[in-house]
Formats: sequence, structure tokens, C-alpha cells
Amino acid sequence: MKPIKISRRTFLKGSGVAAGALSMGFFDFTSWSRESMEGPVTRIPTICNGCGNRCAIFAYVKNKRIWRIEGNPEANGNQGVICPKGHGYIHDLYNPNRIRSPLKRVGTKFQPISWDQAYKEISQKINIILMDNGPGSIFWVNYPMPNHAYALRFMHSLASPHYFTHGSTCYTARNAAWNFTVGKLPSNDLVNSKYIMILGRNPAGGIDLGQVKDIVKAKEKGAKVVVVDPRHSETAILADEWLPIKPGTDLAFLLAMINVMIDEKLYDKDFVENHTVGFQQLEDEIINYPPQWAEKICEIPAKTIVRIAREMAMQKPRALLHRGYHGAFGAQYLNSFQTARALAITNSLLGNINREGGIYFSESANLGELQPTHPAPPGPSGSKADGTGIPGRYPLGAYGDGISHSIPELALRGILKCGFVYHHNPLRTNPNPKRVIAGYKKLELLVVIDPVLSETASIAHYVLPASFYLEADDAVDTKHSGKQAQVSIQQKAIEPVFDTRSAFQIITELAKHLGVGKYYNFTLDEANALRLKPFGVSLESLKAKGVLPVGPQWKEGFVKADTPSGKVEIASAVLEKLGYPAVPRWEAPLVSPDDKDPHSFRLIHGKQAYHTHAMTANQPYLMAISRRYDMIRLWINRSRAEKIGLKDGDVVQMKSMIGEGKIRVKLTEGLHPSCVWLPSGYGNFSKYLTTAYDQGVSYNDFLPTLFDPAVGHVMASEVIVQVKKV
Ligand SMILES: Nc1nc2c(c(=O)[nH]1)N[C@H]1C(S)=C(S)[C@@H](COP(=O)(O)OP(=O)(O)OC[C@H]3O[C@@H](n4cnc5c(=O)[nH]c(N)nc54)[C@H](O)[C@@H]3O)O[C@H]1N2
Ligand SMILES: Nc1nc2c(c(=O)[nH]1)N[C@H]1C(S)=C(S)[C@@H](COP(=O)(O)OP(=O)(O)OC[C@H]3O[C@@H](n4cnc5c(=O)[nH]c(N)nc54)[C@H](O)[C@@H]3O)O[C@H]1N2
Ligand code: SF4
Ligand SMILES: [Mo]
Repeated sequence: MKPIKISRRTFLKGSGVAAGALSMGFFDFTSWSRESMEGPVTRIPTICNGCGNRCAIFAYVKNKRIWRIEGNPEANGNQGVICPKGHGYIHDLYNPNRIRSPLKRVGTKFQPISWDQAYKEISQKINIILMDNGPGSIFWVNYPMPNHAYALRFMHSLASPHYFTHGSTCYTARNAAWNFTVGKLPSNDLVNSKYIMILGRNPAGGIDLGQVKDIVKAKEKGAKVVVVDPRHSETAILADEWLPIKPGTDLAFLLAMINVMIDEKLYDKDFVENHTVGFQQLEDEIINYPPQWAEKICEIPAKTIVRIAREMAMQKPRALLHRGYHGAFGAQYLNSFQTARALAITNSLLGNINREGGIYFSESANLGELQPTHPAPPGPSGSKADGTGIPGRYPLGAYGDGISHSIPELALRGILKCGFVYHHNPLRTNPNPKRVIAGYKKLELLVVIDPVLSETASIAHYVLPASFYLEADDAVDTKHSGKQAQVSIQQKAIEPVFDTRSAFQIITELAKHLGVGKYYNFTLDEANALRLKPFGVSLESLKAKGVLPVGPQWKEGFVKADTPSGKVEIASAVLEKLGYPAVPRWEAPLVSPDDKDPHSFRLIHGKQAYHTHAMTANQPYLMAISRRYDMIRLWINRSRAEKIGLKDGDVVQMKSMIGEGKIRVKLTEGLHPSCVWLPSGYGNFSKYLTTAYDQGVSYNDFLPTLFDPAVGHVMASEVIVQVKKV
């Protein structure tokens, strides 16, 4: 990598945010300030790891320290900007809570050990466990990252099928529905749309920077934006119309939208005739769902549903319903899969599939493979014990992701005996922490790879300190897909501050110590060069730019879907064969609050723009935002709150069938009366996280262990709580 040199003048112009990084101690200020005034600034293109968006950034380094970061304007995804979490999280590089060397549990304490000792002891223990219990007894679970291919290869080289991602807590219902309908997960052409409907997705809070920019640009060109959300979200602030839906009932709303479009013949007949299968079955089913029926369930007036269906149809095909992520149907409700199916079908009735201003198939880079240069290991010797995949227990579940929140159950049943948790914190991000703790504690060997002692790391037998993203090279990434495919790369901006390692280094060393090193006979650079081979771009040039366009430009027009029929499957023969409705059908949520009980609410939740999951609550600058604006509060509808004697700021006791906790309330008109809304970034209970510890509660404290019967996801909003003043 050739760093770009920048003059001091140009640099100082834009470096207002720098002060924070310098205030954390560890060095002599006078000599530092002299050196830093005089030293050159280098700019390293890399990727932000403050959340899964993995925005392309430039890291500025001076005097071997991170000075600041800014967005890389070349990236489709973040379009040159970064968010508060991105700004804040860089400071965690110097957070005193970071782990400085490998740790081994001795009794109730951790003892620092060398990497060599850690690798040797871990691999010896694994050898014995695998000898006694077979290859299926080991697992790896992680946040899905560009380097996951090496983790999967690691599990396969040990012949275990048990590689998992966090998908079952995030997106598996949504993905399955899009797969069954159009064959893959599409993107939203927000910028060119004339009518944008967003259900249960909040890109201005559950941040997607490019999407927010595109929504604003579309609005400037006259587009109408409708947000369907029980809560007046940050995105609702941008909208022309906010429809406060009763949570868990989006399916009824969508079925009624379809009903109107079919009844009034508003749909795109040409598209339906030429590019879909099963319209007749939908027509037969949909007569059951007139807007008057839906109004009673979703509490959006029938006349509003009719008007919106007409308005959208007027703008077709440049009208879209956002493809969704987590909030309304990623992994929330018993009916999430059907909701996402209905949403995909409504889009196809608008004839917007792969059209400007509609839903489109982004150009994604198909990375080169390690094979045949580096032959793949033989692979797993059995199927996944969580039951994903056909003929699995969860036929709509994603085999690649697995059902990660089943790991504690599989450990309690003695099927999984040892495992690695990488960039993932199930004790805090999985439902029912008592059960999760019991499961993970049952393991004979738990190894956690993390920069800090997260909840999960704090119960591990060994903790391997991960390098911070600004200290670590990583695998070529394809995250920035859009109208043109892009590849991007994370590369180290500074040397590790402590004795830490990257994921690639750790996996490679573990493999060597376990006798399967022949599958890791390559350096990261060699592997990255192979990934780039199909595009004819060099690793050098990618490292110099951070992001590079590869492949052709997206072209408008529907050609073929990746489905068995090659068409959009309004009715799915595969679903029918598996015993599910071929076309969406109304399905009530699993649980509902008791209408007669003034204390009974559905607990829903969501992201705030300045926190990522429960991962950044330990960042002092980001936590300062939460405190300053009093954001660690439970939202409750004002009129319902007053009925149970609550005032703004009161402390309540919230109780579900599995847990309880205390939290202050925020009274608001901006929330559907049937639910309370909890920000999802708090409730850390690891005492090693000194800023995050004991601040607020987490929805997982209240959510029982559930598995959606078709997809296997967590059903994260199927929980009823009792809320009472303390
Ligand atoms: N700041 C921040 N940004 C993030 C993340 C983060 O942790 N922090 N994480 C990233 C990840 S991994 C993800 S998955 C995405 C998630 O992004 P989103 O899917 O946008 O996330 P949420 O905030 O969970 O939910 C969005 C909205 O859904 C609403 N909602 C809840 N139940 C219902 C319902 O039944 N119907 C409807 N219509 N709405 C409902 C909530 O009130 C909330 O406003 O964000 C990504 N970006
Ligand atoms: N309480 C709560 N639970 C949730 C959510 C929530 O918002 N709140 N959101 C749900 C959703 S949408 C999702 S996607 C999942 C996400 O949940 P997880 O997959 O558990 O992800 P994070 O909570 O982001 O945790 C990431 C862990 O990785 C560590 N980490 C950060 N950077 C690195 C690195 O470079 N290397 C390594 N090895 N580790 C690193 C962090 O310190 C943290 O302990 O959680 C789901 N469950
Ligand atoms: S959205 Fe923010 S935290 Fe996430 S990758 Fe982008 S800049 Fe980083
Ligand atoms: Mo997520």
C-alpha cells in the first residue's frame, strides 16, 4: 500500500473531530503534540467495522496514531459519509477495557498467557473432544464477515458441519421469503423512485447511509415517502405520511393492499402475465382480505389502505416497498416469512422487479475461489444438528447461516461440546440470557475472539484478543454492491496497539496446531489476489483506492428470476410441497397483549443511530450521547401510560414470562398504544465493560427462547410484558 501524503494545511482544515482520539492517555502529551505537529499525515483507504454496513473510509494516521476517519466517496454503500457510530467507535482502539494478550480462565479469574500457549492448549483440548465425540461436536459462530469463508473452511477441515452466523437473530425470515419469490435478495432503487413505502425499516436509525441519502434525493425530485411503523421513527421524520400500524400485523395490511390492486385491476397486467406464476391462486385467496377486514387487525383505516394502493399503482413501476431488514419481518414474528412474501408479491404486482425506481437485482461481485489452487477440505461428515436445510427440521431455514440461537440448546443436549465465538456476543444478543449462559457454560471448551471482555468472552475458557479493524488486514469484501459491483478491502492503518491478532492469523494458526494446516497454505494477500482474479484488477490497485468498480453496469429490465420456474413465484410449488401455503395467507402473530389488562403490552425494539447492537454501549463518547439526550428509556404511548398512573421519566418494572427489569419511561404520542418500544443497544452485564455495565435493559432479557417453526428464527417481538410503576 502506498500511503497518500497530505499537507498539514489541507489536513487541519477538516480535522475537527480529532480531539477525542487524543484524550485517552498512554503517552506524554508534550512530546506527542510536538511530534504530531511536525509529522506527516498518511491516508489509508479501509473499511469501518462500527457495524455490518462496513462503510468504505479513509483512515488518517499521524505519529502512528489514528487521527480521524472520513467516508470514501467512491463507495456505493455510504457515498462518502460516515455515521456517529463510525466516528465514535474509532476511539475504542484506545479503550482501556481492551484485552492486551490471550487469556486463560483459572477458577473465576483470567490469567494472561502467550499466543503459543493458547494455541497449544486449545488444540490439545479440541483433539481430545473430537476423539471422544466426533467431528460434529465442534462449532464456529460469527457475525457474517468477508473472512467467514476461512472460518467455514476451518470447520470443514475438521469435518464439522457446524458453522453458524447470527442470521437467525436478524434476517433469515426476510431472506427466505425473497428467495422463494424472486430467487435472491434484491436491492431498492430508492433514488429513482416516485413512491417509496417503508415498512418496519428505519435506515435513519438502523443506519444505512446510502439509503438515507437516496431517500432525500428522491424526495427532492418529488417522490412521496410513506413509513409504516408502530413508532414515529427517525425515518418517519423524513416521510410524507406515517402509518402507525399495530405491531405484528403488517401481513394483514399487505394482503389488503394486494386485494385492492387486484380488485380494482391496478396491477401491472403485462408483468404479471409474462413474468410471474400463480396469479390465479393469489386472486382466489385474496378475496378473503378486503381493506375493511384488515382495518380491524392492523388498525390502519380501510380508506387509507385503498388510497395508498391507488397512489402507489399510479406511479408503477417507479413505486416500491422497501425490501426490509430486521424491524418488521427479519426475524420478528410467527408471520414474518408470510409478511415478507406478501411484500415481495406486492412489489411484483407493481411490475417493479428489476426496474428503475423499483426493486432491482444489484450487480454483485462474484469473487474468485481458493480452489483449485488450494483444494478445499473434504467437508462435513454429517448434517447440521440444528435441522436447517432439506430434509431438515426447518425446511425454510438457511443452511449457510444455520440457527445460531440453537447453540445453547445443542450444548445442553450434549451434541455440541466445544466451539469458537468470533465477533459475536450471544450472551447479550440472543434471547433468554439465562438459557444462553446455561448452554454456553455447559461446553467443555469455549474460545471467544473479541477485542474486549464481552458478556460471552467473560464466561469463556480462553479469550483470544482480536485486533481492532484499524489494526488488521482482512479479506476482500463485496459489500458495496449496487448499480455496479464493487470490491473493497479492510487494511491495517496502524500496527496493533496490544498483543492482538486478526481473524485470518488466528484461524490459520489454529488450523496448523490442529494438523489441518495444509488447507491454509496461503497468505492473506495470496487469497485476496485469488478473490480478485475474475475481475482483472490487482490487489495493489484495490489497496491504493479502497474500493474499485468491477463488472458491468446494471441494466434495467426483467429477464429471469433465480426460481425453479425462472419467473416471480407468486405461488410457490416448492412451498406447497413442503406443506406451506403456496400463496400468502393471513396468519396471526404467536402472542398478543391482553386488551382487558391495562398493564399488558407487546415489547418491540429497535436501533438508535449512535449505537450498534449491544456493542458500542461501552464507547464513552457514544454513551455520552445516550445520557445527554436521555435516550435509555422505554417508549410508551402517552394515553395508555396515564391510565396506569405514569408520568414522563417514571421508573417502571417490566416483566415477561422469563425475566424482569427496571427502566425509565418516555411518554409519547409517537407509538402505537398496544406496545412499548425499547432501544436495543443497552443492558450490558459484563463487569469488564466499565462504561456499558448496568445501563438500561435489553429486549433479550424478556424474550423466551423461540424457534419459528418454518425458518427457525428468534421471533424477537413475540413477547408480552407487564408494565407497572415502581
Ligand atoms: N444505528 C445502528 N444501525 C444499524 C445497526 C445497529 O445496531 N445500529 N445494525 C445493522 C443491522 S445488523 C441491522 S439488521 C439493521 C436493522 O435495521 P432496521 O430493520 O431498520 O432495524 P430496527 O431498528 O430493528 O427496526 C426498524 C423499525 O421497525 C419497527 N417495527 C417493529 N415492529 C414492527 C412491526 O410489527 N411492523 C412494522 N411496520 N414496524 C415494526 C421499529 O419500531 C423500528 O422503528 O440496522 C443496521 N444498522
Ligand atoms: N440486545 C440486542 N440483541 C440483538 C440486537 C440488538 O440490537 N440488541 N440486534 C439483533 C441483530 S439485528 C443482529 S445482526 C445481532 C448482532 O449480534 P452479534 O452478532 O452478537 O453482534 P454484535 O452485538 O455487534 O457483537 C459483536 C461482538 O464482536 C466484537 N467485535 C467488534 N469488532 C470486532 C473485531 O474486529 N473482531 C472481533 N473478533 N470481534 C469484534 C464486539 O466487541 C462484540 O462483543 O443481534 C441481534 N440481537
Ligand atoms: S454505518 Fe456507521 S458504524 Fe456502520 S460501517 Fe458505516 S460508518 Fe461505520
Ligand atoms: Mo442485523
